[in-house]
Amino acid sequence: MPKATGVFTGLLNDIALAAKIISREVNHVGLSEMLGDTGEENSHGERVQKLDIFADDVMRQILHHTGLITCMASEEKEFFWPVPDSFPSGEYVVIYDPLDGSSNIDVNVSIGTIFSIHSKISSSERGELSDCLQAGKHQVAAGYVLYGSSTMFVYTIGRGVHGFTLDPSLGEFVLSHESMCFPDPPRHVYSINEAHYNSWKTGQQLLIDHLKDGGDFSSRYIGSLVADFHRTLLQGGIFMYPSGKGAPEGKLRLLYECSPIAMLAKQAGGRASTGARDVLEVIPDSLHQRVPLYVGNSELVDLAEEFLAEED
Ligand code: P6P
Repeated sequence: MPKATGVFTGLLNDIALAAKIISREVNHVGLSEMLGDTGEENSHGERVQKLDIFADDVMRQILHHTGLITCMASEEKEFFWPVPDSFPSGEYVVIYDPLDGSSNIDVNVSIGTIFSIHSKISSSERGELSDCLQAGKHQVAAGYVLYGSSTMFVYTIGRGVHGFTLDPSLGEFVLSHESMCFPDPPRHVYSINEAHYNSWKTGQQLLIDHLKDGGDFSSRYIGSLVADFHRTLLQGGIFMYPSGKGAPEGKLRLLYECSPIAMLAKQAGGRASTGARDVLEVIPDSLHQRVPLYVGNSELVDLAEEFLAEED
């Protein structure tokens, strides 16, 4: 049975503990005070859900005193933060989206936590912004937690992708999906929000027209990145969040959405592109930088790049 070896064991176990705590809250949100939003907006102008704050607090509080972390960054916080002086500083950087897709909470649609782990590269004791702004190819680990019909923990440390399912009767994640790979040949499924069709570049429109003309594609779109990616990983296909008018770099954030998803995709035998280049090669210039995302079976990501290149 594959398991995190050596240094990552403690860190991944801590993230798994945070996932269990968040899962418990997600699974009875309708019966608690956690439903709805806080009435505030985050730095991206998005309404903050109560559960966003809870999940963000849990991730920080579980991790920052472990002595494994030098600094952290979150979708919910405008700036990165070094581990407090009261705690020992460690060798790893954890960047995360505590609850991606949180607008789906109130309608009981699957949501997720996404995390990216880098090694510290700066010389300062408690981490610097440069420790966060590393290309995805330098990640040492990446993964997500899917709060769906069951809670799953899916991660890679560069030795394949492995999925664990939470057994509530044990309170433990149990290996259920060993060595996850995109099926080949893939199911012909494309996943995109077609409401934005008129805002896309011509090449993107022609790509979707082509997939429809083929007559053998289905369209599936949940509107929650972790759920849409998880389905794509298990069944095959391609997930796309392209750029468009009003969103020149797309909507999804590089550091805590696209880069970890891209590492998982590569480890599962597929790939992730911005439409022009491999996501893992993009060198971030800011914490909340956005990039377009095309991820799934390599042949379908290649096809997307061909259509987008024709236009250029
Ligand atoms: P749209 C959720 O808000 C999210 O960040 C991702 O989880 C999801 O893939 C995307 O936005 C959905 O965006 O524009 O289709 O609602």
